Amino acid sequence: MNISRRTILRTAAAAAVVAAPLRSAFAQKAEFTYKYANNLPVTHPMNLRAKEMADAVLAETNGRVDIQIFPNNQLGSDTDVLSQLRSGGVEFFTLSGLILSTLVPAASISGVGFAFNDYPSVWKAMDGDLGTYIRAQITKAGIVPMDKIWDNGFRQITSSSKPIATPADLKGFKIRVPVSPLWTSMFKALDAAPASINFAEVYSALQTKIVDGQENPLAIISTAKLFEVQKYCSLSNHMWDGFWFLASRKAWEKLPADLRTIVAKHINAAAIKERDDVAQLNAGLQKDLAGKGMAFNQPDGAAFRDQLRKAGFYAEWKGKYGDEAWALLERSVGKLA
Ligand code: X2X
Repeated sequence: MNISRRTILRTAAAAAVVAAPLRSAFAQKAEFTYKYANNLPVTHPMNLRAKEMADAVLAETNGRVDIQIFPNNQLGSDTDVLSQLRSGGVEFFTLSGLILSTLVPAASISGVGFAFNDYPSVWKAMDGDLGTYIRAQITKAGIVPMDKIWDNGFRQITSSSKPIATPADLKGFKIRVPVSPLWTSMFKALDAAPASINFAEVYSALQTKIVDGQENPLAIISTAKLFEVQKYCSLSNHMWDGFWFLASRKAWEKLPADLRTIVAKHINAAAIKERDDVAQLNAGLQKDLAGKGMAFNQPDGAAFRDQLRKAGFYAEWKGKYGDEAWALLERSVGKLA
């Protein structure tokens, strides 16, 4: 990893995330000091709820388990941290199922374009059979997923050059997508020019116009200040995305069973609270971002979905995931292809 000045500054800021007063209440050094890495700013609900979770774990384990949070890609890009998780350099990591699919192909199925219409169908699937299926695949790859997936949200397209109103507006459009075959495939099917870039580099890629646009939920457009480098926001809701809370198997198995129960309980409870926070935040942010100068439009999702179908996107991915997984998805969302 390249230790830039920015990284050092971010690392310094990370110290602030550690709860000093609570820690000093437990004079002895924790038996298990575990690092939790993520890619989001400290102000995002994921980090706010994770901090409460870490405090609750420290208290309920009487100081035996100390989870230290490293937000904002301080320990490296998602791609880097995924390999650190596998080698045991990082103990906990939240990662989009779509990015995790570079290791566990089935994990991207929840991000199929326009699969989910609303949150009730997301949670029904992800807390139900589809989530169980995906977690089994993750476990087979040697990583331990917690039961409850955290929300990232429904994704919207932003641009520095023009609003995206119809599929034709995406033709040749240089858009950053996360590092994931599903994302690239979807935007290629929409005739755009997707570039795979880790989130750690997104702000600067937009600022220097390496790409004209990107897509993310409003909570991220706001907390990562992407509105500073993007003018238009098209409410495409083109996919839902969530973060699996992952543990390194070695580190997880080192914890005695009673401590594992406490840690999992608090992580899953925090996920449920974070889901509410993100849904509320996303619902109220349009006004706020408009006040900061973003211009909003509401494209017709059906036109984009039709184009994906015509391009053979659904048929291709049904073939990749296989009939069993596809049937689990369609049981929650209805016929897709
Ligand atoms: O990389 C992104 O765009 C982000 C922050 O939404 C994910 O983690 C997938």
